[in-house]
Amino acid sequence: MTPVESTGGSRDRSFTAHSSPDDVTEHLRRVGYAIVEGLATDDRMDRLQAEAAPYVASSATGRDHYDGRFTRRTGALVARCPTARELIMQPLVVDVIGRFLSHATTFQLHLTQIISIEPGETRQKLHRDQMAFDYFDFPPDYHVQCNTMWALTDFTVENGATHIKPGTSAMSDADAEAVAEIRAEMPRGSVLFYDGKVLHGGGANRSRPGAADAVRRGVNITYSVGWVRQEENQFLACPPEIARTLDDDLLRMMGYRQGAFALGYVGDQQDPLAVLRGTDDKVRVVGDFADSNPSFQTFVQDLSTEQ
Ligand SMILES: O=C(O)CCC(=O)C(=O)O
Repeated sequence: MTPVESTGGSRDRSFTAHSSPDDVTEHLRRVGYAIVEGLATDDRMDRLQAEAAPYVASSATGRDHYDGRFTRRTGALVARCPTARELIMQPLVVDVIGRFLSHATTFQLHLTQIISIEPGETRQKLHRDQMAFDYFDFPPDYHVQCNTMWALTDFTVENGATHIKPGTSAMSDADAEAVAEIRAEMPRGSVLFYDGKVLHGGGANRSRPGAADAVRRGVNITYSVGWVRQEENQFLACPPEIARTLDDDLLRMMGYRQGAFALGYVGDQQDPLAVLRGTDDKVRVVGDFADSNPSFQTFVQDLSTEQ
């Protein structure tokens, strides 16, 4: 197979904050990633950096070469960093992810993690993020997750910009060997979208310690369909006393909702958000899913014939 892009070459195009979500999603579907530049202001990134700084400083480096011996991973961003909540719910991001995962009844927040790659780090093994689901062999056209990586610093070849093999989402590992990589170089405030199937990995950091942007910091915020277990446990990472101060849309995104028919209820079929708020609303019944899912429509028709 001929490499689709030259090794270490740059990405074919990028989008802006004014690009249409349709165009971004189309590119993401076609090559497995898309970059939108300038989606967060410096002010927003400054705030996030300041909020995260004490937690990043106390995060340990990784315990193996996959996590990265010179990489710090800092999670629980909903609880720790109010500005991360703005990134999670950024309208263009939610729109693109919603389109990309529209085959499922709902989608949800999967994890939040600042990935700080420090000088001396070696490159991460290329992987597909959906391996987290116990290596379940999802069909090539079934996307179980979609990810974002916000650039909290500039992403450069030198400081560890993410490696991506474009177009490998539906390819076997063997076929993907011939595909050349690109690097997700992007200025601070940009966001990289990538699906759960595309081969990618963090880059080596060859920066001079102490140089500007010597540490590459990315804010990894990922989303999954609503019927799978979340990678980061949102109900414990964000304690109820903080969760109660958040708005309903963010809470639903964190998983305080029915993920699909029958998933996520509390006690006597109560809605999780209602339980958090101290009210008694019930989750929806099977017939309520008929409009959004033809299989439930059929199921409910059979149900009424039997009665
Ligand atoms: O930091 C990056 O650029 C990618 C990290 C990644 O893919 C991972 O840790 O799973």
